[in-house]
Amino acid sequence: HGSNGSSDDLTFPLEIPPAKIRFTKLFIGGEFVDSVSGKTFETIDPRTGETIARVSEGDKEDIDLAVGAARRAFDHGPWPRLPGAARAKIMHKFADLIDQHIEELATLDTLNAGKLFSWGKAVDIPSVANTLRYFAGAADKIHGQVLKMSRELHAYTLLEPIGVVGLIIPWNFPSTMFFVKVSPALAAGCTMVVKPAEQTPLSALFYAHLAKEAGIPDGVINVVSGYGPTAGAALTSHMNVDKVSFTGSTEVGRKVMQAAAASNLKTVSLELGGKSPLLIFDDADIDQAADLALLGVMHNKGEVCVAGSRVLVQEAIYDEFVKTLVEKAKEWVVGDPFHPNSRVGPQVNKTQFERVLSYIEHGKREGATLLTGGKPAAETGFYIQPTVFTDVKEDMMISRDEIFGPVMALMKFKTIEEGIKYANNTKYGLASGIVTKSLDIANTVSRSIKAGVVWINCYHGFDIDCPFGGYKMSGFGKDFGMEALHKYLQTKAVVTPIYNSPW
Ligand code: TXE
Repeated sequence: HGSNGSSDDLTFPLEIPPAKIRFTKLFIGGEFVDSVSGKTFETIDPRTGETIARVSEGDKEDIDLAVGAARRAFDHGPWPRLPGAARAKIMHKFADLIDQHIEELATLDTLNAGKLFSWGKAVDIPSVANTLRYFAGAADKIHGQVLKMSRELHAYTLLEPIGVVGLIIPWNFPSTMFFVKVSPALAAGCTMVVKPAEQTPLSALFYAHLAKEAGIPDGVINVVSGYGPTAGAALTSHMNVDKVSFTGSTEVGRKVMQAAAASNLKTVSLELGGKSPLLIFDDADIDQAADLALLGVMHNKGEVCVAGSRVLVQEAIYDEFVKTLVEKAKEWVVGDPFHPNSRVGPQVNKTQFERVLSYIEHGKREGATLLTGGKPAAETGFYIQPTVFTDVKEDMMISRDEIFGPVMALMKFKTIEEGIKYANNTKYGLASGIVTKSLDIANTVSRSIKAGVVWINCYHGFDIDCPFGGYKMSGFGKDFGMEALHKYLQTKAVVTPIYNSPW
């Protein structure tokens, strides 16, 4: 293959596994329906920019219908009233159905988001089934506490489902993010309206179909595809929605909170952007450090909220690290995401493609040195070469803004204290990484970094059991882990008097 990822032989659209796009309508009250307006919007294949389907465009009226269906299912339907074990059984069936459609689902996310097919098949789709199973395991273990109170009082707490929840999903992990939100909400006994990103509605609509097949009652999961400022905004300002869980940009996260405040004060949890640092110390294994640095920012073509987009290297190994990094960057082959050899697929759409390229231009103008990459990687489609900038200064835009593409900003630091200071010099606090052999450095630095996760000698180390969510302007409220379940529950205290207690 050509160097620097510009492997033109791989970027031709390949023959893809048969993918009939079966579901393109809104899913409301257990039925696939047209939008009230009858409008549809196009969804594209980022490998070519061509339209692959037209999908119903939901707006305020459709959100109203979906929230109505979810409200009825919550207030009168069986789902919140079922024993936890019965909900779990249906969730397990749902997970099994996903396992039976792994290829088809992975195909939809590759076609719609340019994600690597091999990765979707081996990791993303199997793991969403396991996310459902993980929370299914919690569905029959939701219980409060018994409290011995002062005076002659006794209390117990009930954990009740919060009600109708609005789940707003981004396009970079259409399947993962769908289930990270839907699974704990289901286990808690909530009913929901899901708004997938307008760029990637296809797998979400397929999941709606599988939910029905699994026996999830009508109205429990509704999926309304549509745009953010219309359908998304209607959901966040709806008076009959009790909670919104949002993953997306920090700008829109702010709007979500404003809409919640201006409507019914629904609770909100936000998983937003990041500009995560990877700190590489003098004692690091340089090969390992370079591999981790590339994995951190090139994985999923940099369209990852936790991307390690700022790589901070201690000065004694800086030059050698850079040499190794440039060599290894060639291993990140750009190509058709259906091709098994490709490691970097196309950006999700033209807007993101142009946005990333404009950041690259900015980096050059601001005086950073372009070490490798920096250009589109193919004639057609939204492919960008893996890009590395050195001589990046703290106040440059490419070191402050989330670029959300395969672009690394490299900086040098002298002391551990300086490394920590650089790492924390960001409004974000989603993730971070450390590469060192010293336990002392690892311990000190992990306590000093203001971020929701610290990966030591690894990156992108995720597991559904491990809480995940941001500090600072990366948002609040954990997805993953048992903490996620509690976002969809509320606590009620029931207090009774006890007379003449002997204790
Ligand atoms: O995000 P939006 P965009 C970051 C990343 C990216 C940038 C812009 O830096 O380059 O955001 O991407 C819905 N009310 N992330 O513009 O708009 C929208 O329809 C309610 C990081 O695509 O935030 C979609 O479903 N909802 C991020 C979702 O919000 C609204 C993942 C996310 O889209 C809305 C995505 C509104 N007013 C982008 N406006 C991550 N944390 O991983 C939009 N939406």
